[in-house]
Amino acid sequence: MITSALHWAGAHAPALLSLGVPAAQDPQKPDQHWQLPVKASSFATEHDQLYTFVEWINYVFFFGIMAVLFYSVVRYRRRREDQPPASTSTHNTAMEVTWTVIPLIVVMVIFALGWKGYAEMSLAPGDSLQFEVSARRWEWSFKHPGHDEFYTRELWVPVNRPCQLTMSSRDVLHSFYIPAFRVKRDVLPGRYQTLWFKPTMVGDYHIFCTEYCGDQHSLMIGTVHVVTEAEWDAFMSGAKQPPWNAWTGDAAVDGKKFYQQKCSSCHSTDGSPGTGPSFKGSWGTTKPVLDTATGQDVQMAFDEAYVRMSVRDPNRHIAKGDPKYGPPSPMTKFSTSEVPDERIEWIIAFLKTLK
Ligand code: HEC
Ligand SMILES: [Cu+2]
Repeated sequence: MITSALHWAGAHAPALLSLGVPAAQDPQKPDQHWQLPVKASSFATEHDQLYTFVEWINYVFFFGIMAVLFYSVVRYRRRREDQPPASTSTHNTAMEVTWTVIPLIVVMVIFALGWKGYAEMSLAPGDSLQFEVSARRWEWSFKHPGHDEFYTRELWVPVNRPCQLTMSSRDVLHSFYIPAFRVKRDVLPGRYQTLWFKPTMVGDYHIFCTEYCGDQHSLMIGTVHVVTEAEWDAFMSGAKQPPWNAWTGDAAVDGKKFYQQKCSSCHSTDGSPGTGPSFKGSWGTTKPVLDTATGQDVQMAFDEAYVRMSVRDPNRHIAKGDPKYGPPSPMTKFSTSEVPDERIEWIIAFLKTLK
């Protein structure tokens, strides 16, 4: 009863409070809170109820306190210069107990509800599908069940099945966030963090990094695709090619796709500057670099061997004349599980098309 009253109030709040700002309501989900995204996981309803509850506590206390304040200012204002104080009381035990006990009860209710939700979100059901998440600046990569290669920026999950993610970072602290699922967890280097959810609605939803992790942090985004159980089963049985393993067999085409996943956040193909040099027109050129293994200045041709070396051992050669790219290189060393040898060949085929 109390939650339906809060829902009614929440649904009417936009008209009362938004002062004409249109609320982002999903017509399919009339019970969606006016400030929150669609509810696409099993956590969303309870989460939004608690949110609405805290929101209404804010309204009640804010307007209640303001009302008493304004009333007192007017009613007890000093009317004459020589007017004595209206009261000399220094405390009022009954009042102090009241304003201590009521907020205590309120925060304990918030704590209890929050703790219940936290406990549910901490323990994944035993039959959860297992996914691995690898974070690096500035991309999220996902390993899907039955496939041992990471796919970048896109995650596919079935509707109505619990999914558990085991997450780690290759470099700095990131934070994995799917607003439509109401789940968020920090992702740290040298440590595994887990998170689980049960999607309840087929569709595509945003993935964000919510921990500032460097200058292209805002590009550290992705999409979670919630598919029907039938489609998921088809992916698993091989009846349908899973999108996380959909390569065409044409090295240059696949190389472009793989470049977009793994390299495009730092290397452009249109000449625009990024964290790393643009690949535009690089193929076949020669430039002076410092060979850090020998300490010698050498002329490096941008060829197959140089690309392989740049991926496996990015600090071996440092481009001279550009202090921004000096050591230590922000290009992380890619392992063979992240960028298999064969993929480097695809990228090479793609780079050759960029002359
Ligand atoms: C996090 C940013 C980042 C990512 C991601 C990244 N690189 Fe780099 N890359 C760099 C930086 C920075 C340099 C310059 C390093 C230096 O000069 O010491 C560089 C240099 C290179 C070079 C040498 C370029 C030249 O003109 O000398 C190649 C080739 C290269 N990267 C290939 C790749 C490939 C292939 C990928 C994807 C598999 C990739 N990089 C992903 C940052 C990145
Ligand atoms: Cu990040």
